[in-house]
Amino acid sequence: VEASIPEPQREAWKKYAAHGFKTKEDFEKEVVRHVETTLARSMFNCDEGAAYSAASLAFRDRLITEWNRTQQRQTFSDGKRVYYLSLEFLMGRALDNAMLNVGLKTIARDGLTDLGFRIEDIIDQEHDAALGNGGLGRLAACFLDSLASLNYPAWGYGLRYRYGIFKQEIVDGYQVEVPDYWLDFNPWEFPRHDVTVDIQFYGHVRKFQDAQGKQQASWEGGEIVKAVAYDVPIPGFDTPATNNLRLWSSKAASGEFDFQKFNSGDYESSVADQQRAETISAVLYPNDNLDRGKELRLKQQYFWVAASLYDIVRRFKKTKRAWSEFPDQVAIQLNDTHPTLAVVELQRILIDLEGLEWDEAWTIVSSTFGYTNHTVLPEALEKWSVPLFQNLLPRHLQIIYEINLYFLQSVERKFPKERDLLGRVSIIEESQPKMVRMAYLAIVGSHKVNGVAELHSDLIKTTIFKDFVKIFGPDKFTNVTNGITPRRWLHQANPRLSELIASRTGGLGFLKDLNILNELEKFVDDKEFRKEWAEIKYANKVRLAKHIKATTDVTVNPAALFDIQVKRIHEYKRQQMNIFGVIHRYLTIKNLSPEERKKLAPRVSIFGGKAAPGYWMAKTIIHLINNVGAVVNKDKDVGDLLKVIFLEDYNVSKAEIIIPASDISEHISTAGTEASGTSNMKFVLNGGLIIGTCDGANIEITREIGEENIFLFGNLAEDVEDLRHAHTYGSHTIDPDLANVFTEIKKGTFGDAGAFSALVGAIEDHGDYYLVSDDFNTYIQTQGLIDEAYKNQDEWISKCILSVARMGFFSSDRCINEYAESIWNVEPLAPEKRGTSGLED
Ligand code: NBY
Repeated sequence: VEASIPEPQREAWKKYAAHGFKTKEDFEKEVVRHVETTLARSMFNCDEGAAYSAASLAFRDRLITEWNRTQQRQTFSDGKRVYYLSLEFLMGRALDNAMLNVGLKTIARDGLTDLGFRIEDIIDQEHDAALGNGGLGRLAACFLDSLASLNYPAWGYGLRYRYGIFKQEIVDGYQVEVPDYWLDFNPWEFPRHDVTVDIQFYGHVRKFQDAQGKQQASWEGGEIVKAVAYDVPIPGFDTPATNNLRLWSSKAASGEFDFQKFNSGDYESSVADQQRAETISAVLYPNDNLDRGKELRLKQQYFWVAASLYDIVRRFKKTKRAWSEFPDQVAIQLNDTHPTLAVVELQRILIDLEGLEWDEAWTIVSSTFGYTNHTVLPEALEKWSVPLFQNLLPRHLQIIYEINLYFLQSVERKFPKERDLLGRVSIIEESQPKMVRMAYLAIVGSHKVNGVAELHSDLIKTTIFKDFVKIFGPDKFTNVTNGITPRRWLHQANPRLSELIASRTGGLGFLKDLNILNELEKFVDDKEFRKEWAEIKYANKVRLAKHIKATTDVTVNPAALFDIQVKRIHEYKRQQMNIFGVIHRYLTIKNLSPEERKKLAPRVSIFGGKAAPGYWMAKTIIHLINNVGAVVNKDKDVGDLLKVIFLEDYNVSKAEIIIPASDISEHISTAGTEASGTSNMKFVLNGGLIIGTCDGANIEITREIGEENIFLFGNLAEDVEDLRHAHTYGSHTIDPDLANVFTEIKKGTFGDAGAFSALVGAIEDHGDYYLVSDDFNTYIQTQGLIDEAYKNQDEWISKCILSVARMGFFSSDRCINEYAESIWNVEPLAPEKRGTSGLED
C-alpha cells in the first residue's frame, strides 16, 4: 500500500502506460531499440542470437504489460484463484508460443525479414526451458496454457532450477549426460528481488503454554535459506489474460551468523554456506516414475512449498477476510505427491503462527487441496524416512503424527472391527526405519483425489487406494482425463495442417474449441482436401528426414512408413519390445529372396528419449537400439526397407518436429502401467495413427476415434496379475519369434552379447515382469497389419482424417474446465475488452 502512487499523480501514469507494439513498424523499432540499448550492439554485430534476444525482449515487454493488467484485475475482482504446485514445468520454447498466442507472428515474421532475418532461424535460437522430466512436467505446461487461454485466475508455483533435465548425447551408442545450463540469457523471467521468503530447516521444537494456558509449539533454531521469486509471464491464446508462473530460487540468507563468520576470518566457510544454500534449487532430479529418497530432494520440496504457501497466505491476508474463507479464495492443486508438505505447512501456519484451533485449521486445510496421482508403479510412490524428517523438519513430523492420529482414530470409530486396516492406511509405515507415505498424507489432506485417465482412475480406486475409498467414500475419488494444448501441439508444431483445418472450418476457432474439428469429417472424401492433407504429412516427413540426416548422417526415405516411439525410456513403456520387433523384422528381411523383398513396405523405426542416469536397464535399451541401427542401416540387403534411428536429446522443441512427421507412433506399455500418456494424443492430433495397448488414455482415444482407426493389441490390465503369477510359479516359455531374436543377440550380431544379457535375462530368467514375451506375438502380427494398411494409402488417409476430426475431447481446455468445475470451484474472469489482440492468419 505504501508503494502506491497518490491519486493526483496517477493521471501521468495512465497517460504514459506501456501498450506494446501492434504494427510491423513498431515491432521493428522495438527490436532495433533492444539491440542497440539493452544489448549494446548494432547492425554491424547483430547475429541470430542477438536478433532472438531483441525479438524476445520486444515480446516480453508486451507480455508484461498484459501481465500487469491481468494481475491488477484479478486482485480487484477479489475472486478465487487456483494455484498449481508442480516441481516440474516442461515449458519448451517461449518465443514462438508468445507470438502465436498474442496473434502477432505474421507481423514478427515480416518485421524480422525487413531486418534481415528468417523467423524460423530466430525461433531456433532459443534454448528449451526444460524444467521437467516427461509427461508430468509437460502436462503442467499445457495446463498453464489452458488456464490463461480460458481466463482462469491461476498461478503456477515451481522451482527455478539452474540446471534443467540433462542434455543427452549418444557416444558410441551409449547415453552420456551433459548438464543443461540454460540461464545464460533468459528474457522470459523477471527477477523479483523484493519478493523473498526466509525458509527454515533443521532446528528443534519448543513447547510452551501461551497466555491463555494453551499448549503451543514453536519451531526454533536451525538454518535459514532465502527464496527469491522469478516470474514468468504465461500468455493466453487470443486473450489479453496473462497469468504468472512463479519460480523460486534459493540463496543464502545474509544474517548476523554469516557476518560473524566473515569477521572472524572464516571466509571459506561463509562461502561454503552460500553455495550450500544455492544448491537447493540447483538441479532438477532426472528420475521419472522413481522415488530415490534423497535428502536434498526433500529440502527442495519444503523450500518450494514453504515459499509458495507464504506467498499465497500473504496474498490472502491482504483481503482481510476471516480464515474460514480461505478455501473460498484459494484452491491448491498438488501435481503428484511432490508438494504434499504444503498440507502440513498450511496446518502449521494456521495453528502455530495464526493461533487457530486444530480442527478449525484442519477443516480449512483439507478443503483447500486437491491431489492428482500420476502413477500406480510401487517404486514411484514417494516415501520419506522418519529420521530424515525428524532432523530436517521436526515440527512438520509432529504435525504429521497428529494428522495421522486423528485420521486413524476416525477410521477406528468407523471400522472398529478391522484391526489390519489401521496398519494398512497409516500415514506412517511401520518399517525399519519408519517411513512417511506421502500419497496417503496427500489423500487425507485433500478434498479430491484424481487419476489422469479413466482406466488409471479406476485402478487407483481398486488397488493402491482401495482402503481409502472405503474410508472416505467413492465421491472423493474422481477422474480427469489428461489433455494437451492444441496451440502448441497443432498450431505451432504443424502450422500447415493448422492452416488447412482453418481453411475448412472457418478460421482458427478450433484452437479455442477443439470440438470444431468434427467439421472435418465432411471433407473425408474431398479430393482436394485429401491431397493437401497428404502433401502436408509428406512435407513434415521431409522436415524430419532432414533433421535425421543432419544429426545422425543416415538418409531416410520420406516415402517410407515412419514408425516413432519417443518418450522417457522405461521398462514399463517397453521400448525393448519395439527394438526386439525391429530385430525380428530385420531377420525376416534377411531371410527373403530379393524378389520377395520387393513386396515389403519400407519402414523407418525412430526412437528417442532419455534414460534416468542411474537406470541401468534403460541405458542398456538405448545401447541396443543404437547397435541395431549401426548394423541394419549399413546392410545392403536391407536398403530402404528398414532404417533404425535413435534421435539424440528428445525434448519439447524436437517433439514439435518429430510428432507431425509420424505415420504410426507406439504407445505399448504393459496394460495398467501407463497412467495416461499424453504424446499419444499429440500424435493423433497431428494425423498419425497409433499402435498401442489397452492402457491409459489409449482406451479413451479408441472410444473417441473408433476402433477401426487404431491398432490395439496385447493382454488386458485385468489379466496382468495372473500372467505374472504364472511366470513365477508355472512354466514360463518364451514366444518362439522372440526366442529367435534372443538367439541373434546372443550370437553377437549387434555387438558384444554380454552387454545385453540383463535385458534378455529379465525376460528369460527373471519373470518377464512387463510381459514382453506374452505380448510379442500379437505385437508382431499387428505390425504386419499396419504394413498392409499403409499400402492402401486411400484408406490410411481416411483413418487419419477421421481420427483428427474426433480428437476434440483431448484438449487441455476441456481438462482444465473439468478441474475448475469439479475440483477447484473457480470461474473464469472475463478480460477487459480492449481490442488489443486479434486473431491473425
Ligand atoms: O504423467 C506421467 C505418467 O507416466 C504418464 O502416464 C502421464 O500421462 C503423465 C501426466 O499425467 N508421469 C511422469 O511423467 N512422472 C514423472 O515424470 C515423475 C517425475 C519425478 C518423480 C516421479 C515421477 N519423482 O518421484 O521424483
